[in-house]
Amino acid sequence: MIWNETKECMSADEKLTLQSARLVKQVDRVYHNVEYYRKRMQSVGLEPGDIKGIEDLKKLPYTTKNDLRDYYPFGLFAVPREQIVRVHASSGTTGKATVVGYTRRDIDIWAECVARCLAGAGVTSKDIIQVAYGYGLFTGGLGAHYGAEYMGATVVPQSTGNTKKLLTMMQDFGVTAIACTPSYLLHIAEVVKEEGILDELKLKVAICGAEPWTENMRRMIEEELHIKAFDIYGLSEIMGPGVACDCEFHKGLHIHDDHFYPEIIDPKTFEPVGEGVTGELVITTLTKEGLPLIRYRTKDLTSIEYGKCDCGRTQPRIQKFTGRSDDMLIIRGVNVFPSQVEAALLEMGETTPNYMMIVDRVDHQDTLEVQVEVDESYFDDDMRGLDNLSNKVKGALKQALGLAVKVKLVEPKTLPRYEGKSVHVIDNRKLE
Ligand code: DLL
Repeated sequence: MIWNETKECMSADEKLTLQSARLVKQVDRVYHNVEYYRKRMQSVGLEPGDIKGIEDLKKLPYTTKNDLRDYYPFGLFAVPREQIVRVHASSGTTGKATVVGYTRRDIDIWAECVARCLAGAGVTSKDIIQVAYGYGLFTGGLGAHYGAEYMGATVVPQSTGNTKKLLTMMQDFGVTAIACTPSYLLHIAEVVKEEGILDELKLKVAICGAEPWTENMRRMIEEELHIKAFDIYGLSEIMGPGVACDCEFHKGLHIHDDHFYPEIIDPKTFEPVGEGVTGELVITTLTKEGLPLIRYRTKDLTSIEYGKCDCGRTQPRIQKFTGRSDDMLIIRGVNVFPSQVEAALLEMGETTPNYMMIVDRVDHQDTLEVQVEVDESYFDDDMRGLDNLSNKVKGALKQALGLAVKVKLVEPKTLPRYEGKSVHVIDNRKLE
């Protein structure tokens, strides 16, 4: 069912019945197929029969990114590996990636959810859509790609990088829609202005996500490019892009709660909070087969509204995210944990583990500089040793983070020391 068919047809009661039936089935599936869930449920005296509907969800324990790490790579999959048709991966909190797997049906539902988002943004099968999210282990590229194909649009699988080439194709092919991160779109807007080619573009809509952005930034993009811009949310653990997206009224992102059941909890007490109160978004996948997750703590901070939207859709609306309850940074769409930097430096063993990450936004593009203290002996008259080490650190960090970073090696005791919780990040970006 694509967006418009689901929008009016399900009453609150019908939705609850559907969600409850799906939850019961899902709990049964994870109990019998995933050792981790069986043990967690048994540890609190629960059997599948105790979960009779959504009202019983709160009895179930939460799942976190650490659980995925502990069962790396495939330990939480609920089907035999042969039924997994694709894997994706995102950054874990330390060296190991968080790996996610999809059955063929998961891929179909994912494509359908993205198609709903695109339809909500006004994209139709007549559009030519350029997918400028990264393709590969990141879910953005292939997620948007399959969704756009599912709805019958013509896809240009551009991926990221080479903005001039992207703009040439946009002009030559008459591209009408683009899917990319909001900061990349702002950069594109800047190049369009420099080149004076706005009138040669047929672009009318952008579907942007993978990082936080504000209403002001959305309006700025709309004004600069003379288009409509929409927000799309998702995370690889749950599926990828397309978990939620906003509509033409921009009053929050409608979450596809027939597949993803949302809760908001206080991240300190873990107690659910009321409608409109900000807390951490927790999602239960109701239909996922490959990697079903029960009460997954996304760490994303937001609130939720249940009232019917002016657009007529009944899906609850997640408000723009106000931040995260952990220390994950999103830099040019790539998830980065300070602990990854620390782990990479320690593994190299040629620097001290004292480091500071400085994040900036230059020309709407995020930059990361990592400052690291190294032994005094590197600062002798011949600086070649320092240059060599700097290149080595750069290489190690690029490998660990999947991101090109600037490296500045500094003398011992240059970086601040903290008596309490240490600070490893200075984030100078301001969300416009
Ligand atoms: O970023 C999936 C995605 C791709 C979403 C393309 C939208 C478009 P991950 O790499 O696992 O997956 O990162 C997920 O990114 O927990 C949020 O913190 C953040 N995030 C994603 N979309 C938004 C958004 C993809 N629209 C993490 N607004 C999530 C704010 C977002 N933050």
